Amino acid sequence: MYEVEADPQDTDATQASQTMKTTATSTTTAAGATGQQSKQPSEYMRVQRMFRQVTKNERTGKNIPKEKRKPIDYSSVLDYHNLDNNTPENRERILDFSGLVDQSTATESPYYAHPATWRVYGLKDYPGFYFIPSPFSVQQQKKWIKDAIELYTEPPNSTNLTLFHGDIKQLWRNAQQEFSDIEADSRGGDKSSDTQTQTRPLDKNGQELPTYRSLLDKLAWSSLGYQYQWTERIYSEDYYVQFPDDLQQLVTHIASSTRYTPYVAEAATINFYSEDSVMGGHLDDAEEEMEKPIVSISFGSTAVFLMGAETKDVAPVPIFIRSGDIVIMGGRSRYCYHGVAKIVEDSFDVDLAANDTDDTRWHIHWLKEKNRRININTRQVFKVPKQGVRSTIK
Ligand SMILES: O=C(O)CCC(=O)C(=O)O
Repeated sequence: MYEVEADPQDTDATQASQTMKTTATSTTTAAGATGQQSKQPSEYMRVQRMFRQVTKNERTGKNIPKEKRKPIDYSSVLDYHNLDNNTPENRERILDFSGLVDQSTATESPYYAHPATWRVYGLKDYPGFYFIPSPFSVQQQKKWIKDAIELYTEPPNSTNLTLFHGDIKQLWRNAQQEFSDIEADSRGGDKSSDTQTQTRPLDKNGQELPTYRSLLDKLAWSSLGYQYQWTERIYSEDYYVQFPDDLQQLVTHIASSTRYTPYVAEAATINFYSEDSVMGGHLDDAEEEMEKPIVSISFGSTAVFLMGAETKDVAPVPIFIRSGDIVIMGGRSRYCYHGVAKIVEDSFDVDLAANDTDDTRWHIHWLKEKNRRININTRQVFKVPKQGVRSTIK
């Protein structure tokens, strides 16, 4: 998983997700690393670059203000939400499989809208790939957002921060306390603790931990179930953390709606994107079971997802993924390159942002301030699911 082609043109240091993905399996183009003759970019990279926005002045290195950046042309992006608003080429690609949704097991659920309301689309030339426009109410989206930020980042689940600092308990709760302290401070009110002057807890290296909110800013991924070992590129049976029951129920239902039954989610990666993140084109091939799909659910800002082919010599199809949308990558697509070329500017979901007065107020605030996006993608790892038979933890 996560073999990415580094883009020599990408000099921005802000490509957090891509940097994160390359640390484990560093693959660089000749020009990128050594300054040798630049080679032709792949077709995949050519399309990825169409969504690259120059955010820094190349001469001065200074940030270009948002309103002065060259706008990106999104007209080639396939949009399952506005079927009539697609190029003729993309309109041809969109297949309607809504009749596929299994109504026999359809029941009310607190986790998603009634399946009678679901639409299921396919993509021409990609049998086994499905797209379900958000089947969640705003409240249901907020439930998954809260779980992703609060629960799925909690040890013993590992995150990219664990690699540097060791386990960080209650990352979200502590960061939220810092946010509200700062708010109270700016109003001249009382706060429960002084986050700036308080002695910092120590990390696994005996170093003081940075503030929780700055740690949160660096959060790029977390793992559920079998914890993926990024360096060895394997799922180790020795590192299993109980998979959340409600997420299991959700993805099992999604899988059965697209005729992938049985499906047992044994591992998940949660990706945290911010406005400048890019995820390079990669294959997910570390799972023993490749006949079961990756179920990928996203919340927050809109992404341009690239659905590529078995090689990077073929141009990928760019697709909008909005808050609540689900992508089921099975069949051919399970063996194809894919990634996220762009988080669309100022695209944070307006319904999520409205009335943020409940207990997810800070979660939404944190997501919206940097046009963030959360992606939860689940996998069945083993052909005969083990589901953590040895459910011991680090
Ligand atoms: O964020 C997404 O939509 C794609 C995530 C992905 O490709 C991955 O984690 O392998």
